[in-house]
Amino acid sequence: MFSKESLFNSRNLPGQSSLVILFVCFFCLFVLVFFSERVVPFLSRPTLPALLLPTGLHLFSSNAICRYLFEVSGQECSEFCNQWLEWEATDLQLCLNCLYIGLYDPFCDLLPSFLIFSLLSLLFHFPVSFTGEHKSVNGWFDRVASIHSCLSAAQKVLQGKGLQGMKSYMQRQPAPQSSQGRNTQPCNCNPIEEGERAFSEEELEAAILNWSKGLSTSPLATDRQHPILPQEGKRNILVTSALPYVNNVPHLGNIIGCVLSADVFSRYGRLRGWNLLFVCGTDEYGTATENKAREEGLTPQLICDKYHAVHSSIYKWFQIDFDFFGRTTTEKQTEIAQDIFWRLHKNGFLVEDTVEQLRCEQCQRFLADRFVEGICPHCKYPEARGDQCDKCGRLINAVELREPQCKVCRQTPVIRSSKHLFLDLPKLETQLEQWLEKSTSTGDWTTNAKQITRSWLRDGLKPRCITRDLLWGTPVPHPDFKEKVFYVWFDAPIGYLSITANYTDEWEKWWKNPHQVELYNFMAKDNVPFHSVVFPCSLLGAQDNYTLVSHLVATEYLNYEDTKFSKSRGVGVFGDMAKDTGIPADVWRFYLLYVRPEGQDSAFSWADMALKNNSELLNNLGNFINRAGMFVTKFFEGCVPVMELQQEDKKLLALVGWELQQYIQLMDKVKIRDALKHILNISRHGNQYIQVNEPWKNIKGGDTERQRAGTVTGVSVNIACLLSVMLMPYMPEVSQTIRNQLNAPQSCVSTMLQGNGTFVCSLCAGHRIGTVSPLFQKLEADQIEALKKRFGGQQVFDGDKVRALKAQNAEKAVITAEVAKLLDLKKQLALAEGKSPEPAPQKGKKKK
Ligand code: B3M
Ligand code: ZN
Repeated sequence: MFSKESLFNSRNLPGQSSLVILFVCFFCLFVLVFFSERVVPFLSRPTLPALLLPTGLHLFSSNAICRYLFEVSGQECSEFCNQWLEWEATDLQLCLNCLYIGLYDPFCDLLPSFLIFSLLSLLFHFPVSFTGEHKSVNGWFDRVASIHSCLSAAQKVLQGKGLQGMKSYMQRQPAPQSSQGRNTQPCNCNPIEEGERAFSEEELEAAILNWSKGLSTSPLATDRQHPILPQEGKRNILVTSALPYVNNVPHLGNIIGCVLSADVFSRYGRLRGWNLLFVCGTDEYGTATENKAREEGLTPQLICDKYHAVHSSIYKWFQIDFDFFGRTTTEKQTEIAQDIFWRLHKNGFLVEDTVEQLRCEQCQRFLADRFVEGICPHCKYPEARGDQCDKCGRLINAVELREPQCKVCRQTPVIRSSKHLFLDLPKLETQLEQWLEKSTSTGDWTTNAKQITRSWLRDGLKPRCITRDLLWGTPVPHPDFKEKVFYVWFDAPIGYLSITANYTDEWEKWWKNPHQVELYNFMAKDNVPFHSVVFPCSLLGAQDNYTLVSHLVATEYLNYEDTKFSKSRGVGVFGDMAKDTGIPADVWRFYLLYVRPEGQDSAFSWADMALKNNSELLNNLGNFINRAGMFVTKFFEGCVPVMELQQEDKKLLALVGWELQQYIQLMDKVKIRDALKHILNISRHGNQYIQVNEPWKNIKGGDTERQRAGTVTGVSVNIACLLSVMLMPYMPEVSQTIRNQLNAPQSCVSTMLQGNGTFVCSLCAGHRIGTVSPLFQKLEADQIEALKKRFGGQQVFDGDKVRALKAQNAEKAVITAEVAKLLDLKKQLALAEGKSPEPAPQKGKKKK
C-alpha cells in the first residue's frame, strides 16, 4: 500500500547506483517540464512533460520517457531500475501530487523545479555534490537554490527542520488517491480539474430525472426505539469503539481514533436506514486504576465512578451519540467473563504454567512491571523499571533487576513463583486463520489491521497469560486461582458483550448471532492484535456461536503539532480542555475528521485548524450556504423561486450527484476523511456556480435575467439542503442549524442518502425558508497563538499548572501528583542535558 512515510523510510533510500537512475528520472522530468513550452497534441495547456519522438509520436509519461532514453542510449533497463521506475510511478508521483496541492497556489510555475530540488536534496542529504559526468547538476542546484520563490517555499515546507519538516508538512496534506478518473476511485487532489468533468447526455438525463423525483413519501427513520435489536431482513450493524481506559482523560488522538470515528459511521449508518447499535464504555480494571486510586487517595471504585463521569461528559460535549455508554466493572462483566473462561477451560484451551514474579511482603502484593524499580542489569542505570530501562532502552524481566525496590514502600521485594493460566493460542491458530481468511476478504478491514494481524501470525502464536496477581479485576472463578483476577486484555473486550448486556437482556441477539449481525470494531492501531487475534481466539475457543468482527477499522496515530500527545508532559489538547477553547464542538469534530489518520499518521496543528476553519468552513462551505439562503431571503422574499434548468444547471446537478455518490461509496467503506472532501467539493462547485452566474446582477435585469437569477438561487439553496444532509454525521449541530434555517422537510434526510445517493429537489418553488444567519466564525491568528501556547506543554514544565492548582485550592492529592510530575520532568530534563538527575535538595525535607 502506498504510504507517504515510505519516502522517508530509510529502507527505501536508494543505494548509490540506483540514485543515478532516480536522478535521471527527476532530471528528465525537470528538463521536459522546462523546455517543452509548446502545446502538444491531446493537451490544451503546456503543463505535461512530453517528448517528441523522431517518429512524430509524443511520450507523456516521464517513466516511459526514461525507459525510452535508456533504450536509445543502448543501456539495459535492469530489473532494479524497473523497480525504481515503478516506485516513481506508484509512490513518488502520489507524493508529488500531495505536495502539489499544498503548494499549488504560491509559486505554480516553479513547482516542478522546486519539487525535484527538494526531493533530491532530501534524498541526497543536501548540500548535494555531484562529480564526473553529473557535475553540471551542481550548477542547477545552485541556481534553483537562489530563486527566491523556491527558497521561500522550502522554508514554508521544511521550516528549517529538514526531513522532519517535510514529513509533518506532508502529514497535513489531504490523502492522495490512486486515480483521478470519474469512473474509478474518487479523487479530491486536483481542484483545477473539478469544474471540467464531462458528463454524457445519459448522465445528464439521469441527474435531471433524480432531481425531479422530489422527496420520497416513505416514512423517515423516526426516533430510535430502545432497545435496538437485530431485525429479520434488515442490515443489522453492531458498532463498537475501543473502550477507553477509565483512569486517563482522553486526548484528541484517542477521540478521533475511537469514539468519534465510530460515531460518524454510526450516524451515517442510521441515516442509511441500517438497523444499528453503537455501544462503548470505560475500561475500568487493571493496575493503572489501582495506581491512580493510590495517587488520589480514593478507592479504585471511586476512581472509576469519578472518571467514568469525566469520560461521559467529554463525549457528550463532542456529541458522541452512543446508544449505550457503559463500563466494565459490573456484575454482567463478571458473569460473562467467567462463563467464557469456563468454556475455554472445559474445551481444553487453557494451560497452566509457573511464572517468577517479585512480591512485596509489606504491601502484600505482587509488583506489576511498573511498580518496581532497581538497577538495570545491562547498563547499571539505577532507576530502571520492572519492564524496561529508560537509559539503555532494553526490555527487562522484573526478576532480573538488581536491588529491586517496591515503588510504593521502598522495601525489597522477594521472588515468588506463582501459577498462572494461559490461553492456548497455538491450539486455536488453525481455526483463527480460517476465520481471518474469510473475515478479511469479505469485510472492510483497514490495511494496517490486516498487516498487523498478518505479522502476528507470521511470528507464530504463543500462549498468553490471562491471569494477574492484582486486586482490581474480574475474579478468576477457578478454585486454584482464587487470589487472581483476569488480565485486562482478556477482560476488556468482553466488556463489549457485558455493556450490551447492561443495555438489554436480549444482548445475545447481537453477540451470538453471526449470521444476522455485522460487527464493526473501531480502534487505534495499537489495539489491533487484541481484537483480531486474542479476543477472537477467546470467542472461538469458547464455542458458543459468538459474533466475531466483520470489519476491523483501525486508525494510525494522530500527532500533536510535530510531537506526540503526552499526558505526563502536558502536551496536547485533552478532551476536557477542548470546550474551554471556545471553539464549538462541531468545528473540533470537523477538523479532527479532516485530519483523521486514515491510512497514515497525521498531525493536529493549531495553525492548520485555523486555516481549515477559515478557508474550508468559513469561506467555502459556510459562505456558499449563507449566500444561497440570503439570495432567497433578499431577492425572493424568502420563497424558493421557480427554476428553469439550462444546460449549465444540468451539468451542475450531475456533478453534485456524482460527488454525493463518491461520498456514499467512501462512507460505506468507512473512508471517513476521504468522504468529507466530497462535501467540501460540492460547496466549492456551488460557489463557483454562483460566482459565474451572478444572481445579484441578474436580479436587477429584465425578465430573462430575473428568471436566471431565480434558477441559480433555487438550485443553490437545494444544494445547501443536500449539504446539510451530508454533513449530519460530521457536524450534527451545524447540519441541524442549516435545516432549521432552510426550514427543510425532515424527509430530505432519508431520501438523499438511500441507494447510491440521489440528489433530489427537496425545496421546491414556493417553499418558504426560515431565517438565515452565518454558520461559522473566523479563528484569528492571535487567538490561535494564545491557544497554542496554552497547550504546548510549557504549562507543566514551568510549574504554572502547579501554581494554578494551588491558587484554586485544589485537592492536596492532585497538587502532590502534579508536583511529582514536575519533579520527574525536571529530572528527565537534567538527564537529557547530561547533568546529575538528583533533584535539588528541598528545604526542610530529608531525602530517604
Ligand atoms: N482500554 C486500551 C486503549 O484504550 C484499551 C482498549 C480496550 S478495547 C476492548 O487503548
Ligand atoms: Zn512495597
